[in-house]
Amino acid sequence: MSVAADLRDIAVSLAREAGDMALHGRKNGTLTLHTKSSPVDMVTQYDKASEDMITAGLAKLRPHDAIVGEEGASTAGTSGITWHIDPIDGTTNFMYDLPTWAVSIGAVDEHGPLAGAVYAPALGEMFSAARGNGAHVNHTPLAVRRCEDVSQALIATGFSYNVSGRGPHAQRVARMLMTVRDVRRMGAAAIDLCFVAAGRIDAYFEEGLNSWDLVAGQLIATEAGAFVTNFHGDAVVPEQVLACSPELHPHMVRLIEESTQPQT
Ligand code: LIP
Repeated sequence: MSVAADLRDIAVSLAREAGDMALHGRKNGTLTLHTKSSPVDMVTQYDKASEDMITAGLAKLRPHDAIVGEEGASTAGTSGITWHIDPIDGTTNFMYDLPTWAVSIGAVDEHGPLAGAVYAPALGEMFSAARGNGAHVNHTPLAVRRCEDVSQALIATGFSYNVSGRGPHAQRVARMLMTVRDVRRMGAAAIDLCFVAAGRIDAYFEEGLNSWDLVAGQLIATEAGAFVTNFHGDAVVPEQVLACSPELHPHMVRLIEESTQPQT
């Protein structure tokens, strides 16, 4: 088996273990809630427990790899591989017992995302990919929906936890609503990227993510045939993410640009 497939299998197994623990805890225990970057940015004891479980697993299986995690994990490595972990992506959904949250684990080498898993326990779905080996949900291969026309496109987006900074993006999305089929806000970036991969939405775009929201979902979407770029069609960065089919991509770049223009 290739290194990429090996790392994917590690991501799948650790995501399943952590996700099942968090789901079981959420259904059977009491939630302890704290705020982080803003009064609406929540963290629960399961975010921390999930990250601890994943980092302990990686320390055992991949002791020479670097780790970056949303809840503070930060380990230097010597192998050239870095793991980006979101122990619960969509913590607000998790808190409200909405099913669209996931454990996201992605590995990057010097060429970019190499392997990843996005596990949504409440949906019973394990999305995974290894570079050059395609993307799957459970054991079914994934492929993007071949939509070419923005007026027929179902678009997903997300909003920052910094409520006072939401205005410009809200205005952009409001303008887009006049052009596209409709807009969705799922609440977990990793799931949005996997839903592009699965053809459940036609495009996803968002600003202000972090690497742990992006890496695994980016690979899954790319392996399913999506273009994943910044809003201008250049190399994707967590600060600016657009994912959609190659056919839709130039139209989405134009639509984002037009919707971002100041209104006269
Ligand atoms: C969240 C994302 C969500 C985005 C939020 C936040 P968290 O991740 O996945 O889609 O809009 O700003 O980053 O914090 O729940 O892991």
